[in-house]
Amino acid sequence: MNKVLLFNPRSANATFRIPNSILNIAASIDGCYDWVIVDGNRETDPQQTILNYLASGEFKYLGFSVMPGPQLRQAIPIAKAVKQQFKETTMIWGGYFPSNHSKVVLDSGYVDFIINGPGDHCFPKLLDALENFLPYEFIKNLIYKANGQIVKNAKEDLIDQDALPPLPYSKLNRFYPMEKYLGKTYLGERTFAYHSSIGCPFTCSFCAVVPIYEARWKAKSARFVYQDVKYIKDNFGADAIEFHDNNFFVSEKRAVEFSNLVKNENMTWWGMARIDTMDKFKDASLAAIREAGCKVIFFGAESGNDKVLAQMDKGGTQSGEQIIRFAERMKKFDIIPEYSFVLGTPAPSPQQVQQQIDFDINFIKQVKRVNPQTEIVIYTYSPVPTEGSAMYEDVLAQGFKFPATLEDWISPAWESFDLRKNPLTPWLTPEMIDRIRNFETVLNGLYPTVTDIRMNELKRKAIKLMSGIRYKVNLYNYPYEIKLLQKMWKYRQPEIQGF
Ligand code: B12
Ligand code: SF4
Repeated sequence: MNKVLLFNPRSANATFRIPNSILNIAASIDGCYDWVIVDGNRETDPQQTILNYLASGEFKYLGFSVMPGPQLRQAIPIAKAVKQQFKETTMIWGGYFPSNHSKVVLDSGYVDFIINGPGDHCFPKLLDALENFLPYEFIKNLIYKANGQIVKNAKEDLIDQDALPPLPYSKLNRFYPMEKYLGKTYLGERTFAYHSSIGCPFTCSFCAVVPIYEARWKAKSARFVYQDVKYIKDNFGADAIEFHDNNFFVSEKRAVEFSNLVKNENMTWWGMARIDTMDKFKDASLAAIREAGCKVIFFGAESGNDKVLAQMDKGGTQSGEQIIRFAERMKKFDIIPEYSFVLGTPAPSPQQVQQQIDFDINFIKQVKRVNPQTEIVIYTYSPVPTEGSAMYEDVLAQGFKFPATLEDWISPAWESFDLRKNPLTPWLTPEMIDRIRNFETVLNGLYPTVTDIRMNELKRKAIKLMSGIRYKVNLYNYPYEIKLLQKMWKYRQPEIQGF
């Protein structure tokens, strides 16, 4: 039987997270197909490693996991090189990028199949079909080309997450010692990445999760998650967890049940949530969550402007007033809220775009006033193809276009789009982008992120002093002195480096 090579292109320069996307895929075929993992984060020359495996003649199937942004920088040239040298291989891409941009990926000519969303069933079924020359036309979540046309098969219902096979951590450990996947972060000495649910029940119009999961969410049960956490703690010595779920706290019942189970394990943890959902949690639940070790929660605040929140389809129940009140409420529980904002959304006139930006800059300052501990992450709105959403229609109407070829995605301009820094959207002028980025520099100067563990007290004091006056008098232009210090001290940017 042909073997399978699974590749996680480089996604980070430090703090290597466990490659959960391909590890789930490895689990889906474990025991049925022989597989190897190549983790671009842990290899100096992943292309050579891949070519060496292929030269053995044993590997026919290559699975790449691809997020937008820097992962594409390795995925594209390596896929090309593989297809040139080993034409008979079958190239299968999965993950957020190919799921949301299937046409450009298949048009490249070197990707044969795309797994649209969860691959746990689709991937083994595709391999079985290809190995046995069976039809794959009815395999759910599959996208491919037939007679030059793109064919998108039906989507599968979300799978019962407790029924998934266990992740093959021990086998991963043989390729890459687990040690390095348990990095030191602000949460703990040995931080582990875990994914306990898929999808999200909401339909925010700027979010890449929506076109794939279409407002569906499925979670592992609290007991199951606890058992995994305990296994990871006992076997690999983890003392902290990053929950990578898009929305960990959808269910108050599950969050509290998990908290009660984990509270005596002395774990520190972090997860992502919605403000309007968690604002409905009882005080006793928030207290139980904190008591169980949850130190920071990431929230998509997005904007303090109720009109913009409506335009973003933020569920209809989140408001500027609530965002502020909730930041205040979190103080009582000693949980640090990490608020992410999306600035630079479209508006009918340039003046209105500018007003929206200025409104949110002032709003962020208000949040900081009520709870200075709030961590702020600022993104610039980068459209995702959420077809049918009013905001995406507006984006297209204003002349925005995604790149026409796969290679274009790795041009510096589009990489910057992926990192949500400079999104190339026609309604944002360079001055507006500067305004956002300069405010961010000054804000980060006055309030350096707690997630940067290399920044000592002295450095924090120095940069705060420098930024304080600018912040007070709203003077954000040309903050070169702050940028210089951030560059010298390699200031950590959660908005680029992830969380
Ligand atoms: C962990 C993570 C990272 C890690 C890197 C992980 C890695 N691979 O090494 C870090 C922190 C470095 C990171 C960085 C970034 N990330 Co990131 N990241 C995630 C996160 C939170 C979890 C991914 C994960 O492990 N999921 C768990 C697995 C089980 O789910 P999955 O990936 O969906 O995999 C399933 C399917 O997609 C499919 N599948 C996936 N890969 C493959 C491969 C094959 C062969 C097959 C068959 C199937 C398959 O099957 C899997 C099992 O069902 C996701 C959000 C999320 N919750 O998924 C964002 C996410 C993917 N990241 C995102 C982004 C934008 C980024 C950044 C570009 C920007 C940023 N500010 O975060 C940066 C830069 C990346 C870079 N440097 O390349 C976005 C993508 C948005 C989009 N427009 O598509 C997401 C969706 C977050 C979000 N909601 O905005 N990220
Ligand atoms: S709540 Fe978060 S994950 Fe869910 S759709 Fe909105 S932005 Fe995306």
